[in-house]
Amino acid sequence: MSDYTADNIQVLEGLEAVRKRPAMYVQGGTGIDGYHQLLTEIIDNGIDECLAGFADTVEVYLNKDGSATIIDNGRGIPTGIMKKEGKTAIEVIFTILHAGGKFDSSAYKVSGGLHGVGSSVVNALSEWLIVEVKRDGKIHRIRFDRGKVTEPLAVVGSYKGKETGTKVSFLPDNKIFEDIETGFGSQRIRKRLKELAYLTGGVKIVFQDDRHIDVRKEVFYEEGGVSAFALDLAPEGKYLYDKPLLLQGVSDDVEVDVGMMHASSYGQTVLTYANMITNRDGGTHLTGFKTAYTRALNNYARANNMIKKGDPNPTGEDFLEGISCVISVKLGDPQFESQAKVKLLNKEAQSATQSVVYEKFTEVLEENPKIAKAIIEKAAYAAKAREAARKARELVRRANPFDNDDLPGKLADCQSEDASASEIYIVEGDSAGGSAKQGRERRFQAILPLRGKILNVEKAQIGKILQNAEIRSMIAAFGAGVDGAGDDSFFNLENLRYHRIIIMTDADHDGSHIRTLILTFFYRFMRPLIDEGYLYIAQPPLYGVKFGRAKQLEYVFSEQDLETLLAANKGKRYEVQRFKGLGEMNPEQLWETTMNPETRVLLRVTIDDVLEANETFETLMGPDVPPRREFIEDNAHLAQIDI
Ligand code: 0RA
Repeated sequence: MSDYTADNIQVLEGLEAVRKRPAMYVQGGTGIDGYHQLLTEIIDNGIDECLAGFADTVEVYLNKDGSATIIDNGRGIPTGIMKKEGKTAIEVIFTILHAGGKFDSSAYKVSGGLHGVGSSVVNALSEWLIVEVKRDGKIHRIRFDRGKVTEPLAVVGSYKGKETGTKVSFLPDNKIFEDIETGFGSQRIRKRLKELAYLTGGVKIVFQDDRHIDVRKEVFYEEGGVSAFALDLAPEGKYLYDKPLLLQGVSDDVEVDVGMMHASSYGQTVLTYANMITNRDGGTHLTGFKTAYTRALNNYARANNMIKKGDPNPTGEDFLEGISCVISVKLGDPQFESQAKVKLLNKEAQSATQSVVYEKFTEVLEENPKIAKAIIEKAAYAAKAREAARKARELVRRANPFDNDDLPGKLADCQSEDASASEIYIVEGDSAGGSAKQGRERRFQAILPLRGKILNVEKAQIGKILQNAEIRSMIAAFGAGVDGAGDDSFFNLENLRYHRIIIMTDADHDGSHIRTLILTFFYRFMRPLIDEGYLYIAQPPLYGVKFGRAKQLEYVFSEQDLETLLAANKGKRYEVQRFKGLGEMNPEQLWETTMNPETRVLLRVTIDDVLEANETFETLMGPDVPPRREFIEDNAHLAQIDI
């Protein structure tokens, strides 16, 4: 880095072009993403100075006037005159497009930025931009307005001491970013700075939003780097070992850093970064990681006889169950599949990641047999579960001539494969479905959200009925087929995947209508469910009542119970919350009131109920319109209890 002189900087293009067509130079264009990209660029320059080993702190301030200030304690941008251009280096950097030279060479620039055009683009798109450099005991300052120098570089002060650094302040130009009203988003910036703290592993990043009344200085500093990141991503609960693992190395000029933590749960989170830019779709680094990770574990398992004879071999996915992992590579000239940089393409990133991960992970496994054993045993178990699930699905397919689909995508299945211990909630709507998925006990509770009204089977032809997506997903999820749908149709209770099928709809008129439609369907096509007593209706509360200063809500399931409860607590202050729909309850409330087997109330649907209701079904749902209107008119006041 010492041969870094002003002469090395190449000059390619002017800034007018940038102001004319900002979207060509800024990823995210002139919207809120592009607006933040300006800040990202300046921050990245400071981070690069840290990664090059010349600075250890970057400070970010959001100022009252909407501008931002970024300070690093690096070498300070050079202030000398460049012979070729006859301008100061700092001016060249901020006014000439592609002013790169070594500024964006592989050795120096790693954090990505705006395709390396960086600082000059930010300057071009700022109403004003001021740079202050501390070097050699002097403070140098230059000001630009809309990309043009308005106050030439001058020494504006001096200081004692050895410190150096760069301070850049700028205000994005509202003539360019016309629709931006709220300015920088502190939450978004905070998230990026935290991410940078993890990815740099040791750079101190300070953030202060001076636009707010209660100004607070935040410091992001993550000495543990990507391993601390992996731990942060891991779900709360049990882990297979104590401390996150860190695999690091350089190969082929690519720096590879991998952090990981294995939880005993089932999901996986793998984040990939190239030059600190997140790559949503992974790419070559991810491929290299997976190959090496799987190979290291397989080799270890084989060498130590850890997979029993006759057991299925774990796949890569089995080994990844429960993992939280961050893969970060730094390389010169990163190539991405698209402008959005969602996928890394460089082949050398694949070979480098593969060789570093294989070597370092094998070392970890050999030095920590307990860790190796825990990861491999979990994967072996996952492989068995996968195999069992496959066999079960095949059975289901054979039992069900109408359905060649796998389990429906929106089904959140339970872990248990024992039907007598398993329940499925048929839930009205995606939002309630979401709460139910979060609130459930996934070991034995499955959730199938249905979208709005299901088909009225009383009115439709059999062909239509079996094509209906909601109906198909129920058939597929239950796995036992359908009855009464043609000669070769049959319903086989033995294949049923759940012995409690629970209809959970809102406690309102629509909800009861949907419930009626579902019941009609079961009654016509899956009657054994009702005969066997496998069908239930959930009872969500109508109200939550809070007395005095109590924190706990008391749940009430009918109008009458509400009156009784209020009467019993006469004189106390109370607040009543009416739950208009299941979607209004948070996952905990839904669990507590409607799903927890310890506390919930389920109504079992009996065939007598249904036979009695059958009249009603026909009347309400059948193709005959006149009696239907009559019924509704007669029973309008009973709308809440019409099943
Ligand atoms: C080129 C050369 C030198 C420093 C920098 C660029 C530099 C750029 C930025 C941008 C933000 N902060 C920065 N800090 C440093 C070093 C020249 C030398 O001292 O030899």
